[in-house]
Amino acid sequence: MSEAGGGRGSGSSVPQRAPWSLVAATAALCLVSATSVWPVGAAPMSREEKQKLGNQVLEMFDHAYGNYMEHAYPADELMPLTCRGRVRGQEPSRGDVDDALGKFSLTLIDSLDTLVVLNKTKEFEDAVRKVLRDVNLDNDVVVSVFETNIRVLGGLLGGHSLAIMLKEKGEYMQWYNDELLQMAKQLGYKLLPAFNTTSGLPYPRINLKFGIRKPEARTGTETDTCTACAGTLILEFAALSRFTGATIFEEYARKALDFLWEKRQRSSNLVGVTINIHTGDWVRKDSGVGAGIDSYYEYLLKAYVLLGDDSFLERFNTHYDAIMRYISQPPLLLDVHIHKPMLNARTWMDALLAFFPGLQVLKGDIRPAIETHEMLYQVIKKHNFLPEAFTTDFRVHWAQHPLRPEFAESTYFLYKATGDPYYLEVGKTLIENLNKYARVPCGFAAMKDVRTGSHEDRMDSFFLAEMFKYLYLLFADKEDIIFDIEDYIFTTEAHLLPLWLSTTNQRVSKKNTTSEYTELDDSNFDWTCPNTQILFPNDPLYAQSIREPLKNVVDKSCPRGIIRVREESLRSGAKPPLRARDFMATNPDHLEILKKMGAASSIDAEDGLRFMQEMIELSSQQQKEQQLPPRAVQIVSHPFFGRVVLTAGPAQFGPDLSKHKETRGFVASSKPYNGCSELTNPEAVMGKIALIQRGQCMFAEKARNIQNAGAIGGIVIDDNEGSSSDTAPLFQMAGDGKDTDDIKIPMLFLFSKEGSIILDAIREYEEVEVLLSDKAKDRDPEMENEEQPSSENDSQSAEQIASRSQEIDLVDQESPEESSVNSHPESLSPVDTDSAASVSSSEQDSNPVENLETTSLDGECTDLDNQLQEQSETEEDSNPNVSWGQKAQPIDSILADWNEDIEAFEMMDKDEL
Ligand code: DMJ
Repeated sequence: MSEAGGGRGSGSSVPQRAPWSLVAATAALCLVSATSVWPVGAAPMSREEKQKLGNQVLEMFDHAYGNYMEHAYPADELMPLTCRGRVRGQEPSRGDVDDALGKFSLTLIDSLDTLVVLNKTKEFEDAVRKVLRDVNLDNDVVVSVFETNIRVLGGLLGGHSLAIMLKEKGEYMQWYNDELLQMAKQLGYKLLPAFNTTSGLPYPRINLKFGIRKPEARTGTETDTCTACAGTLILEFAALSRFTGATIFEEYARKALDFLWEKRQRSSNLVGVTINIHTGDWVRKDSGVGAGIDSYYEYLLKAYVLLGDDSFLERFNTHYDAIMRYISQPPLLLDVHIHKPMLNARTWMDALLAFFPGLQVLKGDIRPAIETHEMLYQVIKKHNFLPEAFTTDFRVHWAQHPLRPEFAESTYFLYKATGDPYYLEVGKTLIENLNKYARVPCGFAAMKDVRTGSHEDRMDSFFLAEMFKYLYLLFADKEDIIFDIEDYIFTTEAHLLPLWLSTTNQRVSKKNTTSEYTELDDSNFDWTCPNTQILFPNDPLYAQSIREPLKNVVDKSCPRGIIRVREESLRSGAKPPLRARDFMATNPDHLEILKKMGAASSIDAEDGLRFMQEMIELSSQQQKEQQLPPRAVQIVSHPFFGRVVLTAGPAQFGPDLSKHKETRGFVASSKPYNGCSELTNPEAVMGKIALIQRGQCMFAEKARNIQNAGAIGGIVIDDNEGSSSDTAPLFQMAGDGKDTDDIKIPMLFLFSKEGSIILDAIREYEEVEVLLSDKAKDRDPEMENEEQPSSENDSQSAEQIASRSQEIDLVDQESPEESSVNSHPESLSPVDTDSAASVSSSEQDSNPVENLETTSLDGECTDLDNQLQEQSETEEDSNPNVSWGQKAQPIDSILADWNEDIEAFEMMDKDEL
């Protein structure tokens, strides 16, 4: 502890900036004047409009942060649907995601420097006091070293950096005496035992109280870690060393980076996704710029900017050259194998790679940044958010979206680099989509499925740490921020570290390894900021001219589309290699090619390997294509008006909701509730959507019984108390093995928690109308105007119902004997929640993939274009952008509406939640 406060950068006074920091500051943002004259292209945005959007961001932050503080703090995160805190151990485990939660008020710490950026200095002061008063870092809980570093250590250091800046200014934080830095140092020491490996790569997890490998630690047996996990420490650890003078942190982080550099695949200069922390062997040899690797590259370049150490730049440039050679296929970024870098390892991309255009701005390579960003924006326009993964032909691969900030980050940096107002319009769309689709009365909820618009009870801390910073900064002018943002660098979690650290406490010995760096083309170094020559072409329409050819890249894409055909094949005029999707066992030419694969040359062997991989992928994809995507049950009647969207399992029988449009009707419980015999209350369910309990007979039998009673649809509710789509895999209801063509009504399945929300609503309002559909539709503003809530209590109860997850007593419920809990004779099959085959049924039916020509090299799709056109028209029919009655609800009215919700919510008795 003695070093704390001893270094030049420690203490409460901000050192003068070193000359280097001026260069670094420029490099860190690669700025170009955003106020240049703009002749044509996207219209400039007025100052008033920018301010309005900035204010909207502030209001949204207040909604997210206010609800966290009111309903969740001191828990790590807010659960925005049930409006309570997520406390590890008290909720069903979500696996690795929970490793970010260390019972250290994660969201508060992650939000600290956002408060200052958003000009909420008073709130920052309060928040720092709360952290110092309430946060305990000595919990017996196993956490991720990576997440704890970027979110908690980074959060404390970002908070410290801005606390000393404010103190220096003389108005706020006058009492502050490096307390956050002391906490950061305490946490730093808690993380150090993780580095006790021969390689110097850290264990992926550590127990905050007991460290590693002791029996009570319950961790330390892992052998593998991800490259980003081991390679994303240097900014926080070096800052900690330089702030405090304790060099050990920077030394450990450097050693881990040195080891990763040593282990790079020497011929491709790429790194794999996971590595054995003891042997240094690559465990997963696929390589991209997204999940598992992303911030390793980011930290090499930013370490150069922050620490001024050329070796980091040389390493970054070596990797960057490899990325651009093998992974970048503009506008795509596709994973490859480190040993066979001409081989694609996947046919899909993950959402984390959306940070890469921002990093390319920092590198000074604007063109591919513009291209990839544009492609991502088009995917977003199609699904409202960037799905966790999407295929090369831009279909949803993993449908979740946990409100990730990477795309907003890249949008901000591209705006700074180009000054093109187009990027302001992009930011505006992001804001609108967040308010329209993710905002709930108690915060912002992650999307469980971007196709259905259903929510997950989750608001990750990075949403506050990153999203609001980048969105606010996008619309802010210099005078809107109380300090000079260009004096700081953003960590991967968007925490701010001052650039003056580059000249402070430089006592760590640097490895002198310049000779080992690959000889690179000089152009790699030309691109490095600040090279205004290449970075800022004297054409204000530069960005637009790059986007133009990509205008319809997503809509016009060809299924299984843009995949590399190697340059050498093209040059030699050789036929493109046989792809698995084209293979026909009856084609003698194909059989001949197959025979040759692996025999003649390394190129043929490579083709053979790829062919095998594609065959495996294709067959698993085809299997998954038999599965149906999840569906949505949306409560549309007063006072819900479509705000509550429940994830539902589809049925393999009855009409296809995506084709036959939605079914809308009031709900009624059937008698008997299990629906296993002729209904005794046909008058009650006639013309309505019947609610039936799962169990005791086949799903198809239930469907027939309610259909015979005149129901227009059915919702089967799980009888396993407490089950929820948050914790159990969704499934589709299979038929009974017989012909089910006689079933003409749609049927959906809800787990118990989701079902109880409808049952609660019936108890409260009697008349409850729902919409059964393939994805949520916008709320109907007309309906809201017509049917005002009869009392304030109504909207209060609605929010309570939407928010709570308690068990319910069903009106008219049968005796427990009648509904045997575990008697499930129905047949089930999993719902396709995470596959490339998560296509709408119209896609499945026409199955364009198998019958069509693949992409020609110039990108023409011939007859495929027409089919895609039809497909996108079908999709538009059910696109959530198309609201009921074709009316868009103005954002102000949504905001006003939510404000009412917040007020109602605030009045609620906490105990009822
Ligand atoms: C953040 O926690 C960090 O940006 C990290 O590097 C990866 N992405 C998440 C948010 O998506």
